[in-house]
Amino acid sequence: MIYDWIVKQVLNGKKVFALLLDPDEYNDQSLRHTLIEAGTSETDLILVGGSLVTNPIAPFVQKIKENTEIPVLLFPGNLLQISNNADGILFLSLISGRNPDLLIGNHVASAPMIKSSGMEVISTGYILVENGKSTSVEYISNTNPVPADKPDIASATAIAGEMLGLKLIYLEAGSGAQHPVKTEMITRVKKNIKVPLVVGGGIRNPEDAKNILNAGADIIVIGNAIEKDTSFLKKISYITKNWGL
Ligand code: 1GP
Repeated sequence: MIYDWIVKQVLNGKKVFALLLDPDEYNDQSLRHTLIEAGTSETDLILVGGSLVTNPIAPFVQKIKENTEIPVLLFPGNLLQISNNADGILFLSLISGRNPDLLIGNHVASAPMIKSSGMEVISTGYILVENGKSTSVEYISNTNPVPADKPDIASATAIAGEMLGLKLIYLEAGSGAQHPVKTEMITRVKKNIKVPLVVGGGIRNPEDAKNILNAGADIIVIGNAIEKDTSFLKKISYITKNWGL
């Protein structure tokens, strides 16, 4: 099970690197190239999704599965981004927002189909954090992010998510964020929860990645920066694998 593996990594003091693939940003050639790089750099996980995806998910997941053994988790921005051929799904509840569809409505609509697919389901408390500019996820989800300088609000939200039984907490600055989530917020959240902590959005250089891991992130997610330069994959993988050594 992917979740058990993640927990084991965290217990062993190891960090996890997840590559985010947005189906709209890859063609067959760039996808194959990126997956080869991901394989050689021992990328841990692949997430598939985005706030707004116009290409069909299932054939994209299929192509990934044909080209790599790396586990694939759906990271759905909406109901159209659910397919039954991934290894698992981050069953996201947008707990920083007050949009009922994204807190529980879409979950009710998709739960029977997901259950019958047999995919591993990882319930995830998704916390959107302000990053200096408005992001697609903020607009599309029609929710307000947690203010960047309010670690206490992020922490209270994460604690509530954990108390509700969510198995991961994801601090999200938004894809292409101007600034990643601040380290003070990451540290505060990490101190107050036991479940693994995912951090993503706007991580563009090795320094950002190191700071975020040092602050307490267990899993870092990178999409944009790798779309622009696949060699970033190797650097991030190296940092994640060698963290703490
Ligand atoms: C977005 O956290 C992810 O959901 C990744 O963000 O594309 O900015 O790396 P980037």
